[in-house]
Amino acid sequence: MLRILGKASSINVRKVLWTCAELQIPFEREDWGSGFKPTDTAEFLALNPCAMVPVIQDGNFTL
Ligand SMILES: N[C@@H](CCC(=O)N[C@@H](CS)C(=O)NCC(=O)O)C(=O)O
Repeated sequence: MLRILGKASSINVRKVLWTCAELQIPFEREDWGSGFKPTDTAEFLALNPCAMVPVIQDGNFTL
């Protein structure tokens, strides 16, 4: 299952959600970013050193 990290209020996260909806790709989303889980933690920075959402994970692949 595709994992999307990012708050749904983010326009950049919405682009991913919209694409998934159009292509009927199942996903699970977690609220990360300002107002939600912080992106300046070691856990998140290991996924994206830019500390920004969205991050997507598909198995071992992280973007
Ligand atoms: N060009 C970046 C833009 C990402 C971006 O600006 N994300 C914003 C939300 S729209 C962000 O992570 N802000 C910090 C935060 O919400 O904590 C991308 O590749 O997606």
